[in-house]
Amino acid sequence: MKATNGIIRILQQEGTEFLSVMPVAPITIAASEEKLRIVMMRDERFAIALADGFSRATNGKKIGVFAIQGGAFPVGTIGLGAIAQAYEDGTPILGITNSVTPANSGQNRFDWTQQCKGITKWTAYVPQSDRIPEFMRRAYTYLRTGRRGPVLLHIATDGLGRGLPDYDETKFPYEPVKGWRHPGDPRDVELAVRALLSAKKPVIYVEQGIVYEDACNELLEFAELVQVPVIAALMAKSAFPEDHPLYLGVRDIPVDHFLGGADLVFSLGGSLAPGDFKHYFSGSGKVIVQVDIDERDINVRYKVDHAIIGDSKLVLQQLIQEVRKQSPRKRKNKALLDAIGSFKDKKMEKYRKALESNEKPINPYRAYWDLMHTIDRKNSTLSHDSGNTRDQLSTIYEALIPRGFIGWGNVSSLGFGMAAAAGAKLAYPDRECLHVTGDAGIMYQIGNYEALVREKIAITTIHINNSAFGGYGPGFWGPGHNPETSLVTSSDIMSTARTVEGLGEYSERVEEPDEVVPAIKRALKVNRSGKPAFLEIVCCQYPVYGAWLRG
Ligand SMILES: Cc1ncc(C[n+]2csc(CCOP(=O)(O)OP(=O)(O)O)c2C)c(N)n1
Ligand SMILES: [Mg+2]
Repeated sequence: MKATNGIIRILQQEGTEFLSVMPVAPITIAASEEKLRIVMMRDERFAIALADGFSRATNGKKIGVFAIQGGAFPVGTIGLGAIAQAYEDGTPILGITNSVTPANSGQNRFDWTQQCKGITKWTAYVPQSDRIPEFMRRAYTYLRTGRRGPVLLHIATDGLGRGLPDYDETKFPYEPVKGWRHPGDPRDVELAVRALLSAKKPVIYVEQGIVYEDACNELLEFAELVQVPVIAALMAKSAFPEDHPLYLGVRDIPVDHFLGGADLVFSLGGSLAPGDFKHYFSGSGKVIVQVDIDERDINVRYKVDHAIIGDSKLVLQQLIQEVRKQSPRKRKNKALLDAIGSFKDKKMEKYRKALESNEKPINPYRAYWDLMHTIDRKNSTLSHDSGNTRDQLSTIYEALIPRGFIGWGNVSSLGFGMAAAAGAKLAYPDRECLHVTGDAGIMYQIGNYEALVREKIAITTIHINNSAFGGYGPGFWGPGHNPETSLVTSSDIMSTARTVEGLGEYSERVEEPDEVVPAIKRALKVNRSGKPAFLEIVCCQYPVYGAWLRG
């Protein structure tokens, strides 16, 4: 068979459900021939981001695969930001593109294979048909083992998949790869537990490895066993049930208090590396314990007192056993739970007026509060966008199931929330999948609403139209600076609901606070009929949210 058909057959053996593209790639003809679904987005960045959203929503249990045009016509480069985002955020996605054929190699200034090395876990050039199983086997090994990240294969064909001789699947058969995990060193586990049990004011700080390593149940058991409060990083939001009495949130008063004052930070499933949307707590006076799968994450920002290198799920199982060994009785701490409760109350008091506001334009917090109480949080996935939607939702939204909320971003690319929701919907067709976006995010997404309609990706979009890049107003860049670039065309003049309606999507514009809930219900009904829905909510600017510690 043709080499490209061989690749598609291997993707199918690996459980690939669709190929995300814009519009063609060397393997798309083969995908049609082999009956693999093709989802065509309207730009390469969203083709890659959709695969990313799919992998995130499933925590890599299903791997998103994209295909873009490369070689001597490397137009897929326009999507490289999406690969960089997947690399920084640690999403396992597989990209298949073409490099130049050996006959044409070394003649162009831009070496696409070389350029992608810095933004992928692995980039490789597949030089011959017989080696296709080897490269695919290695790709899935890296996608399913260790710290996750994007893998990009450049096959030695032209843009139409020509140039490689036929592939013989009987002679060079393929077997799917399971991926491998390892526990921590038992001595490290023992020392970490000893440190935790002797701390006076410990906190557990959770990052995204917990969800990728399927360790949410173990996290819950561990936190309850040791009665230590839990903070989630933005990308780990929803890893821990957010209505739990031990949960402190992502940001704001309870986090400031407990993280700021902690004598031990028990970090699970992450690097503790800096980011604009992360806490930098002061390390002084704090014992740092770090559980992570990648040794390159250890001793980075903080000198680590106790590290355990291993898979979060396996390490948490070890930790639970070790705690039981060192401290047989379950430690209840009512005073701590009361203190957490009162700090949470204080936080919600700050937002109460906004959450229940009847003002026009609508307060965005009112929209989020109504949204939170209308969707089925036991069977939904919500994502945000860059800007206030991230900052406000990560302050007050309470998710109840793992990946009930997809928080993202250090390479925080405007617009990605739509791909997160669409990826979640493709992975879980029976789930309510929604995203909230702002005035900047929507304009990055806009053409891709056509793809939602055509592909029947039945998500709900909520556009918080506050007529501005609300977080970028006067003063944002420091004293004396008054950026003219924060205001965009006002909602008096521009309506995104009308624009999206013109693309063929069900849409509504909401201006009355009391219309938010009925409009969300109508949108979800449209989704149940298999179609996407769009709500433009005319809002005020309200750049108020919890802080990130900068200790
Ligand atoms: C691709 C990209 N460019 C720039 C930024 C920086 N950025 C973050 S938020 C923002 C403005 C967001 O404004 P809007 O979408 O209206 O949201 P609001 O804060 O008003 O709710 C910008 C420019 C980014 N995150 N991603
Ligand atoms: Mg805005």
